[in-house]
Amino acid sequence: MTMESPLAIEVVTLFPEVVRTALGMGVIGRALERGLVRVGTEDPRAHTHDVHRSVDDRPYGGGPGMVMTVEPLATAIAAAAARLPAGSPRIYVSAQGRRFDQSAARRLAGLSGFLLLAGRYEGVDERLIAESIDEEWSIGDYVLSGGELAALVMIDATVRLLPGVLGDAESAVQESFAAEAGRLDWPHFTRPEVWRGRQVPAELMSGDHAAIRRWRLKQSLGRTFERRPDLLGTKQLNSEEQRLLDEYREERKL
Ligand code: 9WO
Repeated sequence: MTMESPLAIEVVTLFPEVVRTALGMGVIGRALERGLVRVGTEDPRAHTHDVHRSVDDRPYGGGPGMVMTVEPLATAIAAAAARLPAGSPRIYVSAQGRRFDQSAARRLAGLSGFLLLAGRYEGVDERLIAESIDEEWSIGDYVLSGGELAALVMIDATVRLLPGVLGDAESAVQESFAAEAGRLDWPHFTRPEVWRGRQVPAELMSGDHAAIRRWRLKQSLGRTFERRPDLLGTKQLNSEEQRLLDEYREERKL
């Protein structure tokens, strides 16, 4: 049996233990055990030479906080990049980056490797970005204490798309299709059939697979219209989708 070479990911972080621990659980942990992906870490502190092992310094121009200095970061990035296939993009996760979404995850899953730099303090010296970074990505418009959680989000979204990572039961195909099409998920139900007087929708109990598919599509479109109309904005609906959305709006007087 030939084995595809695993996706290679490197994370440059002052908290390698946080990253490794978080990736040990669940679906991603299993993918690591099964050799479908490998994640390495590189700690800039290991690339310092002074007694205090300092990785930060005061900002030129003044002001509060500290900035990550260039040299330990540059050598840490080079050490991590040397373990990756040639051409692997070096990505800085930062609030100033392009918004990371399902199609960005899809692209990363198609690469042979990539590097993520997680910043701390007030960020990294801009010259490090110019010299050692190829792309900058954000997971959303909020400030975090560091890039580690954002890097973990990107790794999770990416790794679950790799062939063989999800079982048939949890298959990402429908979900990622919906996410890429700009649709919200439909509502889910399990036993009991009645809970605190709340019934499971009759369509889901009907055993009529065509009716179930239509109900789910209608809910997906309807909820997207109600909660995230921006996602529907540019999409052209086919005639069935348009009819189902019209029905949903009619039923709820929207
Ligand atoms: C934003 C900002 C806006 C006005 C003034 C100061 C500001 N600092 C920041 C900021 O993002 N600081 C970073 C916080 C510095 C490096 C560590 N932090 C962080 C946030 N790392 N990564 C994120 C992040 C957020 C969303 N998506 C990816 C990464």
